[in-house]
Amino acid sequence: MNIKEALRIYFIMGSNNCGSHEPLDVLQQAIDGGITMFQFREKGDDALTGEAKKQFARDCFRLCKQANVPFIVNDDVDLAIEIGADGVHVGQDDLDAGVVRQKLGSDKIIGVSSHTLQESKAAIEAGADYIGMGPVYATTTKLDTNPVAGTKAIQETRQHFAQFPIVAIGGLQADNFAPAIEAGADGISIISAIASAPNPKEATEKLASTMKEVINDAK
Ligand code: TZP
Ligand code: IFP
Ligand code: MG
Repeated sequence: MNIKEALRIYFIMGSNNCGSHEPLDVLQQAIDGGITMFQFREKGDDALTGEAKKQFARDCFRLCKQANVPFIVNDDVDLAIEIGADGVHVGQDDLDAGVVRQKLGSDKIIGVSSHTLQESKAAIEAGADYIGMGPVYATTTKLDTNPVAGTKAIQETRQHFAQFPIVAIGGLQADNFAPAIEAGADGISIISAIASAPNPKEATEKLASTMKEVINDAK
């Protein structure tokens, strides 16, 4: 798998991001609309725990596998190992990427959240396969985010690491993500613009078609 291509339209979801929609239906629609990677992020208010979380993770993984969409677990390394997920995403306050690498082995994907060039350097040295940078814009989906960062840290990281896989996150929508790609991100990571959309499949198709245009323009 090519990680930079997998980062193009990287959908993140938990059951509490889906409003009145059935979460597995939202995920299937996102897959049908063209997502290129998925992160299982079951946390926050009303999140599932224990066996219910595990079963929901397995159900999401099954839909992803059927469509060859890489399946990444947020934070929960033990769950990722137990179900055989393709990788894990960790934040700055979670397990260190080096520790995650020891637990997962060399053939799994490890993503790390970064907000600055310095955090990017540390994550890359610790063995991350990609970094998630943001929040580019304000978001209400995650309440404890770092301050809005715009695209400057993405640009700085890209200047130092010409080829390293970077995905932008935070408040991204079809009509505002172009600056993040122009700054050097390989793709966009999205929660609400898909999970809260009236029609998640159409929303994903719009993101994917806009991405093709933006990438062509950036060349
Ligand atoms: N980390 C930084 S911003 C964010 C996370 C998990 C939330 C992104 O959600 P949305 O709805 O795409 O702004
Ligand atoms: N970035 C990413 C990703 N995922 C997260 N959960 C996060 C920041 C807080 F897009 F995957 F890189
Ligand atoms: Mg985390």
